[in-house]
Amino acid sequence: MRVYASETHRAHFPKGELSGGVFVRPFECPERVDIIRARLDERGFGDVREPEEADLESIRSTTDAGYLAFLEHGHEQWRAAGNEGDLIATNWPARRMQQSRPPRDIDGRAGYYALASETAICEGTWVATLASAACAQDAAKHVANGAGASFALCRPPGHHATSDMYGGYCFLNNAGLAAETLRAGGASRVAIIDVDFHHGNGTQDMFYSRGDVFFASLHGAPEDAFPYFSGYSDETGIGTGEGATANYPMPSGTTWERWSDALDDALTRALMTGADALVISLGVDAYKEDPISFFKLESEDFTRIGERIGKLRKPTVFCMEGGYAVDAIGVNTVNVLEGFSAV
Ligand code: Q9C
Ligand code: ZN
Repeated sequence: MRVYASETHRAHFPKGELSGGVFVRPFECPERVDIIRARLDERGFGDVREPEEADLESIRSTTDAGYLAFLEHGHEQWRAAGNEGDLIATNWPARRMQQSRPPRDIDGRAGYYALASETAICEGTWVATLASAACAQDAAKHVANGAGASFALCRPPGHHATSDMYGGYCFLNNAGLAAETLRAGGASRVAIIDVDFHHGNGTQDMFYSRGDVFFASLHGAPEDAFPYFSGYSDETGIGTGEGATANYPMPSGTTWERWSDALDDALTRALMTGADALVISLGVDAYKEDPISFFKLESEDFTRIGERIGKLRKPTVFCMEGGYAVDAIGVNTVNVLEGFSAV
């Protein structure tokens, strides 16, 4: 299976993440990619490529222009305004305030486009974000051109990003871009299955009113888990997208038995929608040792995830999302790919 990975991810590494009332070293750190790459190497995934330049036209067609300008220039404006550290949002358009007028001042603008404050923007965030998107786009092109599967080792991740919001460590929605690339490459229907521990709110939002892209997410219940304000089971899509979104919120302590029932249901529904191709939002933070999540999957369960996806026999693009138990992230991620390939 071909892998797309970019060295440019290293440019994105803010100094801190606001967590528990203090700044900690970000959970979403560059070593995540190093450890996955080392494991890929160890297990014989030798076809690793640097992506071409991102397809900006495709990005522009699914992303708000003001938001893109903010991603590209926000950090320099923040510095020009006299700030020394990374760009961090601290103000929001809360209930009953104006939701549709991005302020001019960068401090206000950041809050307008942020969905959470844990995610800081540093000087290299934009180039790394583009390179991450390029991995997803090239992996999807490879599959559209006839490959059975491809793995986009995206960093930063993407599934929390909407067309006009960043947060949860995400800036552009890589899986959504992959789905769009597959559609443009001839797939009439695509199914996105999000196995990351967190709800894929950004991906859901992108396709909520569309019937051509089915979206299913397995995640920690919103009452108890980030992103808190989406991912309930009654979120099923709207208009022509009604029924093309499926959410599987699950409680703390969830193990393979319950989790795999949800996966089977999601995969069955993906097949029923007539998907020609799959995109897997591959987070491995459902792992029992993950420091910020509360499911209890074992490393062997990740092999089983890959096997069950492989049984669908569909062209498949894997896009890396979360996973913060850094010691195990390589084994768990590659287990999915190996399970998939073994079917
Ligand atoms: N105290 C992804 O897995 N909340 N994003 C962190 C730490 C944000 C996760 C709380 C979690 C975002 C792609
Ligand atoms: Zn996650």
